[in-house]
Amino acid sequence: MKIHSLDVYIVDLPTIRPHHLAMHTIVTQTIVMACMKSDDGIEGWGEVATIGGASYSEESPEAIKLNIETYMKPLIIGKNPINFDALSHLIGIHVKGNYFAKALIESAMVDLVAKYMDIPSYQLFGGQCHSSLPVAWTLASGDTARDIEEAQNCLDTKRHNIFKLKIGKGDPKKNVAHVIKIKEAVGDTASVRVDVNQAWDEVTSLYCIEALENGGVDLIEQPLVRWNSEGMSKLSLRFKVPIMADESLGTIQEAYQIAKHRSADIFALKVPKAGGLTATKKVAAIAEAAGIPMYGGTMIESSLGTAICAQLYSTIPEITFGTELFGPLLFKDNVTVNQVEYENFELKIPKGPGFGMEIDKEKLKHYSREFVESIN
Ligand code: MUC
Ligand code: MG
Repeated sequence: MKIHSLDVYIVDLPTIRPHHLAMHTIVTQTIVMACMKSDDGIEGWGEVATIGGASYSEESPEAIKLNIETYMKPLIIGKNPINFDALSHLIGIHVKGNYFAKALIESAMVDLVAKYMDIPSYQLFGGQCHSSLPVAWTLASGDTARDIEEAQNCLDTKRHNIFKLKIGKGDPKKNVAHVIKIKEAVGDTASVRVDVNQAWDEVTSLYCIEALENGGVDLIEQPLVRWNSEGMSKLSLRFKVPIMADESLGTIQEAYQIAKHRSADIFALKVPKAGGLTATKKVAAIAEAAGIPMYGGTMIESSLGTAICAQLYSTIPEITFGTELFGPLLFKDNVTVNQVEYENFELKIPKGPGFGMEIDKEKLKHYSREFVESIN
């Protein structure tokens, strides 16, 4: 089997409500999809999502598409995708950084190979440890009453009992009060966690985390700017409430440094941050070796990207803090024929073959930025 073609699509999906983060408000979420075809006609599909152009990470959707088409695609056309790890290594020799782009290519290769073998993709990563995983919902409407109503609805419908609040934007004290009101409203029926998205300095973190800890919040995600590993170590040592690394944790080298200096109590895994599924498994191995529990993060992917992350996370025993793979639920519409399923506060891991998602080509044509003749 040989890689015959690789096409990359930028796809804009409208959300059901504005989603406020420290660096950006999402009303349309942009994902990048890749279709890899083999010479015998099998299609492998991959996806990565970005948040707010280049405002969350260095890689914008446009850069991902351009760098794949210009620098990565020529390296792998005509090669056998069964050797996907070797091909990723080859790309790594010629292309620095660009982890989201690398993750996108690898996911398309993995989907293609698993479909060729007629197995779910997770079997290429050691097989399943979990057939379903807990899934958090992010309350990010920016309005306390609306967030409480949303949380109550999620609890009543047994969709989510873990809530993450994005509190990096605006006055820290007001944001802390907002979180505590929500925790008071849901009480012990739910776990309430916060994501600061790097917005606080150490002084602000000290009084805010103390108040959140006293208010019953269960987890503090990325309070400090991603390069302040010394500050993250101090906070992790000082507070009982666990501190989680998100933006500061990407590559396996970063994972090693965080583990070595205890710059976090929990790792937020994300397939694109690490540069792919194989790299994410390596990050997980570092966490395992260091005794650091894990969380299955999201960049707010559609059904396909969610299936990719879910299948990989399902192979990791120590996903102790669950996942936040809620992406498809935030979108008004999706680009797959079948959808990922949520039941009893958990996400069911899609079974395959490949990542188990069938692409809806008409929807893809509708939401992709360019009308693409080659989608057929
Ligand atoms: C982030 O920083 O974790 C994940 C969930 C969400 O609401 O935002 C993203 C990004
Ligand atoms: Mg985060």
